[in-house]
Amino acid sequence: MSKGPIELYFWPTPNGQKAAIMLEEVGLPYVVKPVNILKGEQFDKAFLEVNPNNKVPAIVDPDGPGGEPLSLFESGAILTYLADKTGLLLPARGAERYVALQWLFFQVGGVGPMFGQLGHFKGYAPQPIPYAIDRYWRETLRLYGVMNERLEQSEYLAGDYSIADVATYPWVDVRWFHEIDLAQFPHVERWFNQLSQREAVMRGAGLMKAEEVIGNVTEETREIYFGARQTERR
Ligand SMILES: N[C@@H](CCC(=O)N[C@@H](CS)C(=O)NCC(=O)O)C(=O)O
Repeated sequence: MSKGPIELYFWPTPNGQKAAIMLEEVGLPYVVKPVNILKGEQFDKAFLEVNPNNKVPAIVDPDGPGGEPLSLFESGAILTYLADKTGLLLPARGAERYVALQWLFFQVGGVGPMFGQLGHFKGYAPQPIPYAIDRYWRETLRLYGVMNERLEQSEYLAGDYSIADVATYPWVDVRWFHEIDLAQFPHVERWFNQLSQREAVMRGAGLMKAEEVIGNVTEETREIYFGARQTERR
């Protein structure tokens, strides 16, 4: 008997979109629980019980392992869990599983944080700091170069379509904010266009799109994202 849909704690940002795309890809029923991070809802007590790290995405699966509820944060863990639960987008064993996890960790530990820092210094910092912009710009170009080489040899990051592609797509989708010209990375461009045609990717990346705000930071949001709230909430 169904124990109810998975709860997706979500706001339309690249990290949130990874979980939405994955839920669409695997076809499990889910309900969206919006967490308006522009307004500071990531610090609400009820949400901190789901994600003590005060970030989206997070999920609660009422029918987790052993039939018990499972609450999870960190997009990489969420994608791995949903893949294992459904047997989709991550090989169950063998070298292919570790290659897919390798490219997933490349996204979670490299692409997300480095593109994120570039976005921060380009579009959120109160004043331009050329060293910081240059540092993360180069690192972003380097990571695009690594992906481009890989996608020249391989249709998808891990060979077959996998959670590594799901995790990486939303960060390439915001390339305009990082001022990346995909024409310089034609294999990434080919891969991106291919993924953009998937119905599940369109639905996940389009979820609550009208609410999406990237850059254009107000003083209120800057304080919520980077100010004292982040350290004084406990
Ligand atoms: N490592 C985390 C990163 C999540 C993350 O940075 N989420 C951002 C939006 S893209 C957020 O919720 N920020 C709100 C805050 O930091 O208060 C993951 O992969 O899930």
